[in-house]
Amino acid sequence: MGIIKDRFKAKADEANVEIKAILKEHGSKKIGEVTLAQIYQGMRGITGLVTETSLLDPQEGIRFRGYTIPELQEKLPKAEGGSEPLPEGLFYLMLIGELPTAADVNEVTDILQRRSHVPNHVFATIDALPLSTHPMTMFVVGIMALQTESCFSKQYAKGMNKKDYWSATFDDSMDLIARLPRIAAYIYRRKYKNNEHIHPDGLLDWSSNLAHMMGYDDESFYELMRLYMTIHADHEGGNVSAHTTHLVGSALGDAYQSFAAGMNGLAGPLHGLANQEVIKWIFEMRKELGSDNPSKEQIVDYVQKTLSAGKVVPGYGHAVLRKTDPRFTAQMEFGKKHMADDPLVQTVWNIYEAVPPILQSLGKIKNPWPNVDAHSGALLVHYGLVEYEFYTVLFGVSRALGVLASLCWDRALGFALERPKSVTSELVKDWINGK
Ligand code: AMX
Repeated sequence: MGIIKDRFKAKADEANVEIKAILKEHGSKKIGEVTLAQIYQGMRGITGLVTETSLLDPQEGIRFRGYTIPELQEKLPKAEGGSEPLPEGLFYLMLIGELPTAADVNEVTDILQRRSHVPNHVFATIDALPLSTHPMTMFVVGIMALQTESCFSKQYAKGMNKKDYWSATFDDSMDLIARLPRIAAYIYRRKYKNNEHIHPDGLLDWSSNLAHMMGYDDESFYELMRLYMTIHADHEGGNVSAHTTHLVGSALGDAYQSFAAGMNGLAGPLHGLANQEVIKWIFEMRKELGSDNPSKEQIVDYVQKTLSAGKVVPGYGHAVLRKTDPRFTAQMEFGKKHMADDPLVQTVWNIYEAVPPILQSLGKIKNPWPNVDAHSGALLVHYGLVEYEFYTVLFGVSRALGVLASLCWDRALGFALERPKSVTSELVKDWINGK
């Protein structure tokens, strides 16, 4: 781990010098204005955070350190015989800011293998929950049980120097990322596969080891996991899971506490839980229509019904994006390559044709196009992973790569406690009345 950690430190030292100089010379530069509507409506469009790992363009979608998803698919190292990027490479890119070589990616894989041991009390803690518990709750409880292992918390209690925060956060982040596949797979096998567990395979990469421990040993499923873990990893800093992780970390919560908080955010249906909601919604539609292959007209009627019931169409819309999410497109391409005849995948594509004009016609929805969650479940179902309540856990394992790389940067750049100002509506009325 030494080499990557040293490289990170060198990059962070450079960035610190640069940011200090920028702030000294331009610290008072105005970068925007805030309207009343924005503070009442979820702070959309207010630039208020620095996140180094990725940047979201409303038209183009996500870029990780400047690279789009198709560019990553081309440039990041692949597994032998595979054509999807290894997410270990994306993690390296987000952390170091440069494309990794194949050797760099191997080193990340090795580090994650070496640090993947999960202590028994974590499994015992998960086992204490009723089997009916939602997998995301089990996941968060498992992460919190693992917090006993935090280097940051132990060193802070001993009186750590501020200058060393980054190092303990780096170690915790690596450990946590290494251990998440085991925890996720444990939850899956406990809840859905009769509590029969599968040992990790020390020769596999991070994503295929997760697939293997869940019981999916198929080269094309491994490829799906590599793609899935890459595209869900990061979506700049303001989304609920990234922002929450950053916020909790700003109070010097360790990586376990910060990430668990972020995962509670991901578990909301307007954010990461949307991936389970999409498949649930499609399964309900199929059941109601008595058909596994609903026509476009039937889909249109079902969408209208969903909207009339005062519900959202899951998988559509976005707070920042204004075009089809390139993460949706990447999954559609995967579907065309590996399972073009699958009726569920075809239904997802028919929904893609049917939904946007309907949402657009309502006039109030800023983005009628699909997001990442509109497609992911159908690909998983194709391989037999039908237990949709588990899907957000997979999203969460991937999201660790981005938010924990960011947390390392937060501590390395010495970012401050986050504490924006809030006001009451009484004060707002006073402002309006010029008091
Ligand atoms: N179906 C129905 N109504 C929708 C809608 C959808 N898919 N998307 C937005 N709307 C509605 C909003 O609820 C809001 O209605 P209101 O004025 O009556 O409250 C109105 O359109 C305006 O919303 P917006 O400005 O376009 O979106 P937003 O920034 O407030 O919300 C999001 C964004 C994602 C929460 C919203 O589009 C939504 O609820 N989508 C469905 C859930 C979903 O797919 N979430 C996953 C997002 C990606 C992710 O984080 N994983």
